[in-house]
Amino acid sequence: MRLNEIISIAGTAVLITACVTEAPAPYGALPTPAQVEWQKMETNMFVHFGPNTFTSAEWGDGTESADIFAPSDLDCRQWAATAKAAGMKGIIITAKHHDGFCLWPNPVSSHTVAQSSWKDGKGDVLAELSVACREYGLGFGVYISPWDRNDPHYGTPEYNDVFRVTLESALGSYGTVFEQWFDGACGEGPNGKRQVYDWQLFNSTVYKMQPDAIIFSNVGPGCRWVGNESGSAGRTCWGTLNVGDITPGTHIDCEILNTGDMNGERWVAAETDVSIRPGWFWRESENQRVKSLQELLKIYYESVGRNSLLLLNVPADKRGHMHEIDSTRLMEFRAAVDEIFAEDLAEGALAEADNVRGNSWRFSASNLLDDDYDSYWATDDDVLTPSVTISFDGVRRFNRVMLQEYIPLGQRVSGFSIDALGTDGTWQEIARETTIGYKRIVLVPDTEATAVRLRVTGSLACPVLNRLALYQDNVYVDMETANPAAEGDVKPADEPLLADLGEGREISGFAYTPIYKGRGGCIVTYDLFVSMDGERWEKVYGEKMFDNIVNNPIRQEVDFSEPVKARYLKLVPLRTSGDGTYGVSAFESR
Ligand code: FUL
Repeated sequence: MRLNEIISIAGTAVLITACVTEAPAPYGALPTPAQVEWQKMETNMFVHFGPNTFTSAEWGDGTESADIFAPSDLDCRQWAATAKAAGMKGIIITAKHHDGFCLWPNPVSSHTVAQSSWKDGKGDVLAELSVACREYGLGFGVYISPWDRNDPHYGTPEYNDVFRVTLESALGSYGTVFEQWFDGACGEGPNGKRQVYDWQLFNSTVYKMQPDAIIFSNVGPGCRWVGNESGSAGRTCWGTLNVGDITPGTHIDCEILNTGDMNGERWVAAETDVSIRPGWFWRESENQRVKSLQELLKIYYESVGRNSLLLLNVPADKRGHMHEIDSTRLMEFRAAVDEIFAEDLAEGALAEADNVRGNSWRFSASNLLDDDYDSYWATDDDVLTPSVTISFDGVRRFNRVMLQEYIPLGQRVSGFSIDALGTDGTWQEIARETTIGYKRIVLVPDTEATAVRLRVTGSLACPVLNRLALYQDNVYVDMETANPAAEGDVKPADEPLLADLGEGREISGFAYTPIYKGRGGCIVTYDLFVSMDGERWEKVYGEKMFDNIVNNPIRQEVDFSEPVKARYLKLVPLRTSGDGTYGVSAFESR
């Protein structure tokens, strides 16, 4: 006997209808269960730590002595305690940055903690951190840069195998690794050659060692780069992307990474990596430049609130601690987020939709108001633009609307509006947006309403939404001014930048702040000259690079190895980013 026959004997017609309504079929590219769990982590901590922590470089060149790595009091439990208290769900450590130095004793490298005098060569940061993460219930993840400026094999076919063993060693010795972070940078190695990476080998090695790991690269396969290092996912942000045969590290339009592709062929949700400081590594000179609470909240809204995971970098300092300025700011951030999202103001409302799938209670609008992740409101297959209204008993005041799609069935909604029913009895549109995805937090004006209506204005298949919540944020105030633009004068073209100090002075270095417009306008490489009379010039640097400036266009400070006496400085741009439309910005001497 079939199920509906049994029911028709035992029950009413209403029951029969309820039991035979099928859940919506999945639509388009889907996340794996591991990708869904990853996205539910929402905020994770990145920790940049290594030789650069001790040299103040952003990109070490691989010639640093292993002894430079000498944390005076490494305390990974302090990192984990800080991350946990900040509400983070996992920590990703730079196990090997571009300088090639390994924070664990990698058997195929001679540039690791084992070669340093730190802890007599017996130290192992990955061991300490993985244990601390387990103790605090946090996921443990690793950043391992394929670009290696130290390994002598780099730039030869043998390097791919060296890197395979590197992966096996880092991923096979420290328990579960939730995320493998592949940096796309591919520069020259010690022999001046670039490497042709064997991504097929690298990815299969990761999966062999850690079958559920999420592999990050600019194009996945687990999750994708969001296209900038400033902490902002697209206002339209699809979890799907058309990757085609693009391999990690190959250039792909940052705008597309930022927004994803509607109907993209693969599920590769965006991860927003951004540093709490201007640079990725700790340096004393940036202690006073830790991002403000307002900046962190803006980042939160533009990452977690836009269908992306936030990977917030908090670099460890020379002691091997999270610095107190950073951890204090993190606690302020968490307290603010907790306060904003403490009370769902939609609670207790009455939810009514103009269409409910099969009229079944299983898919009713009230599912939007509970916090059971797996219960959702869905419509009939042919209803793509439904609306749902939640009514209050009285007036509610709010300025944030949180929505979630049930992504195990795919991302569907491509347009929606939110209306509020004011105390004067009229409906007013308060937001008009595009995508929702795993989570969308819409910043709406301070609103007083007796009812709120969500109108889906476009959907690729019947909408499947599992949450609608309202919040009042009294902390985050100034959206537009939270991230002040970089200072600096703008020059119209890539002409030399000239500074006249008025008299001969002892100069120990200079700072350069780029102007940044769509990855254009940054000086990437330069020559630097000094002069006493403006006629005879002495070259201080030739073909020097501002490291990572295109991805992270912040003020860069360059310290001379020894002070020079000069009245004039001349910075000659050799290579600039973009198409030259924006020129370059001025620099300061120190
Ligand atoms: C970039 C690197 O080049 C930076 O140094 C940093 O590690 C950032 C997270 O990724 O591609």
